[in-house]
Amino acid sequence: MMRPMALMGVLAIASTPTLAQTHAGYPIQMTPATGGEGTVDQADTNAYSLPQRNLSMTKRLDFSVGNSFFRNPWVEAPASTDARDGLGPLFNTNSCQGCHVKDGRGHPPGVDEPPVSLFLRLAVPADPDRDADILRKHGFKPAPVYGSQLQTAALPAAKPEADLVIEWRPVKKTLADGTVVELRKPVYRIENPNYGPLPDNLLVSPRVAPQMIGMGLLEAIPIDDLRALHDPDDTDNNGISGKLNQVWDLATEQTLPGRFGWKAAEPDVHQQSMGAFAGDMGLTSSLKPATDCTSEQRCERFTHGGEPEVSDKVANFVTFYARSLAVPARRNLDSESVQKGAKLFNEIGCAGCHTPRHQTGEVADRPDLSNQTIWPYTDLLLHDMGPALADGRDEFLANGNEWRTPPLWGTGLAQVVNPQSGFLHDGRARTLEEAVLWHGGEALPAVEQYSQMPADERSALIDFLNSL
Ligand code: HEC
Ligand code: HEC
Ligand SMILES: [Ca+2]
Ligand SMILES: [Ca+2]
Ligand SMILES: [Ca+2]
Repeated sequence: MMRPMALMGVLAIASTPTLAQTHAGYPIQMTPATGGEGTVDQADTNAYSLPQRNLSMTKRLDFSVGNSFFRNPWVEAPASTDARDGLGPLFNTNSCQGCHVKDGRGHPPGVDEPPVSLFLRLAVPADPDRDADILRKHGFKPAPVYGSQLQTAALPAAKPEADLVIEWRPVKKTLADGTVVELRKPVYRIENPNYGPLPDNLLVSPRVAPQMIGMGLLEAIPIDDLRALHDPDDTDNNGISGKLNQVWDLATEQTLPGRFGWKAAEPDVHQQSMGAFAGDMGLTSSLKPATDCTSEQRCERFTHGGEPEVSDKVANFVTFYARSLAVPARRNLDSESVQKGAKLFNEIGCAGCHTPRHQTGEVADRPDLSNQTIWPYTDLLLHDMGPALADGRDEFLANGNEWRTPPLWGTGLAQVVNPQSGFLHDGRARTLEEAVLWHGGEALPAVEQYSQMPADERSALIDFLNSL
């Protein structure tokens, strides 16, 4: 296979042991190979869409089959293309790619646009005793009639659940040197509910589609390494109390650690992907034989036979694809400002949650994912992020203030891949600086230090984030 010279450079650096360097107790990344040997060297609009560079030739075929089911729209059943039918009747959009734009993030809708890549998860308050079984298996109590998620689209013969309207309120932040940054906070309104009134005690949690890169590598971080970071009572006294979520695993019917989603409510990429087929697209699979359509919404008339709408074969191709998207290489490692920003990131405590480095374990049949040194900048743990980001809706062990630390690798390319990309769980942050300034709760000391920094140090930190 032809390989541009620059890729060879990444390979050479990845396989040469680099001198370990730390600063303020956390490692400093000296190699551009953020995703280990699978790292790719493309930094354009396709930067998130490439297979792991070290993926074998035969597996690249599986990747492209998975890609076609991820990218192409699913349609109403029965259809001549019966490999991709069964959409709906309730859904948010008709393809994975419709939300994970170019395998990247989604964004909140623009003015007068319907929301596509942002949706609301729903719940009502639960009683820990009476609802114990529901809580164990769902992590929350779904809303009556409307279920676990608000589907804002439907097949022509059905009705969407409702319209979602977002209003933006300006919020001003003044930094120590007098610089004023204007943030925006979303307010959600659900209008025109089509299946009866919404419950008064409805809890909503907005979620925007995250980037898809490096999922297989994150899945390959040994759970004991995450357990070692888990510190819910902050016994090491660094002000940070990461918590590992514990969630329901459908395949083995037991409670396991959670890693994926904004509240780490899914144990692995496969269950997350089958959850997306069911909740976001109205497609059943053998792991998720029911969609979010409740009995009151009467969706039986849209089912054609008892077979899963997504066959096991297609399900496995899509999961393979979702696990195999490569992480792009670091850029501008030689820049003085980037190097300064990397040190500041460690000094002011960003690295306390955004854990720079991990080592993957052994993954059966996936040498490309095994035993890699990776730089994802996440601990995959839950943290209290304060009231401004809170959704007030629990999900398994995650309470209404808590979110999982998102990986920061590749984040500097988010708006190259999709210029409309937003940051944070609801896409409210239009820039990386806005994302930083929204941090509260356990991250407050870090943000306060950011706000005190002179302009050149602030831009060094942002240059560092942009180099990821
Ligand atoms: C309607 C929009 C939408 C569609 C369609 C969609 N996703 Fe997602 N995806 C999301 C959102 C939102 C999240 C975060 C979910 C959460 O926090 O619970 C997510 C999360 C994920 C994650 C975990 C990412 C992480 O960082 O933890 C994976 C993997 C994923 N989706 C795969 C898929 C696949 C595969 C499909 C198609 C079968 C798909 N998604 C379709 C919106 C979407
Ligand atoms: C206490 C843990 C913690 C600390 C400390 C922390 N973060 Fe975060 N960070 C998070 C969590 C959790 C989120 C997701 C919050 C949300 O989506 O509402 C996040 C989100 C982000 C995002 C947006 C990522 C995305 O995918 O949208 C950026 C950028 C970021 N952090 C950078 C920083 C920087 C820079 C610092 C230091 C000033 C920092 N963080 C300190 C936990 C932390
Ligand atoms: Ca269906
Ligand atoms: Ca619903
Ligand atoms: Ca701690």
